[in-house]
Amino acid sequence: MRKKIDMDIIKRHPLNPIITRHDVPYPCNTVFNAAACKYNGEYLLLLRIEDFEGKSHLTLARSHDGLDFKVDEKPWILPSTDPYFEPYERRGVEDPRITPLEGKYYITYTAYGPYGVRVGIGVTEDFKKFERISLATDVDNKDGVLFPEKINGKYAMITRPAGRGGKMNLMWITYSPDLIHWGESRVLMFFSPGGWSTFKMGASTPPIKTENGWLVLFHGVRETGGGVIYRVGAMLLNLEAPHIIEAYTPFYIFGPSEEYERVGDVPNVVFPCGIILEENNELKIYYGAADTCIALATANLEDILKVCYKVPRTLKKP
Ligand code: BMA
Repeated sequence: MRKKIDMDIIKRHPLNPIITRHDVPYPCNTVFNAAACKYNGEYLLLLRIEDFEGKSHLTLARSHDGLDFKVDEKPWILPSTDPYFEPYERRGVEDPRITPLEGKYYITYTAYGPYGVRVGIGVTEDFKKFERISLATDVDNKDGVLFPEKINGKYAMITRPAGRGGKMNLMWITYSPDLIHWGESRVLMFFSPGGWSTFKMGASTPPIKTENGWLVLFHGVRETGGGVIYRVGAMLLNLEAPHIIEAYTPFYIFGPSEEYERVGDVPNVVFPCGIILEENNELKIYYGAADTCIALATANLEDILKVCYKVPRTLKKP
């Protein structure tokens, strides 16, 4: 049998896709790009669900084993009607990430409106009440992932500003005393030398603390004659100074190959937003496939750390 093209570090669950629109109790176009966490002994996914107008909202799904999820009857986070947030979320709330921090659960999401995209931040303590805190970025800056601890007394977040009128894609890191006012920003990663992520790039999963640094999965996009391909790499950021990349994969470690990743509303997309580290060092990675359904993959933490060091760091800041 031929060897699979994919690197074998991240393994797909054989029952993939684990959630499709047929699992949603109300009619919708697609369900994809879900945030994940454990809460009260349960696995929670916060699903991005797109309606028939092309507008997204966020709905919770619950599971006892991280595989078999029951989707809530009703949406949880809809585009805001509050006059401050409303103009910037009018076209939807997308791509959530959950970061447990100081005993609460912070949710970052893409606020999508007629003026462009911004990073929205809100908080919950019980997954019932959701309170918006801020729109943390100005325009055309999304993929916000919040660190699960303050760093040097400040909240830290990775975002992806469009750069040079949308012509340059890179990740930045930014800090805040209160999750409202952000600054001291600097470039984190410029596109990787390999070419697989030269079109777009952004943080995918909220940072996980390891002895070697903050582990962050990121997505890289290649533009081809046949459209775009969304794939995944990994990076390790210095624990005290996370703008310093200690190690990273200049190659992708996970990319679309299965039919449910290749075929859908947006073909050739794997887009993780959720990650859970289990006690046995297994990482559960929840990803949107082809902007149409949700899939699960697992990896061993040590394997991911090892692969980050496979090629010595060559990254230069622009
Ligand atoms: C990105 C985001 C993701 C989506 C991806 C592929 O820009 O909008 O939500 O999965 O494009 O369409």
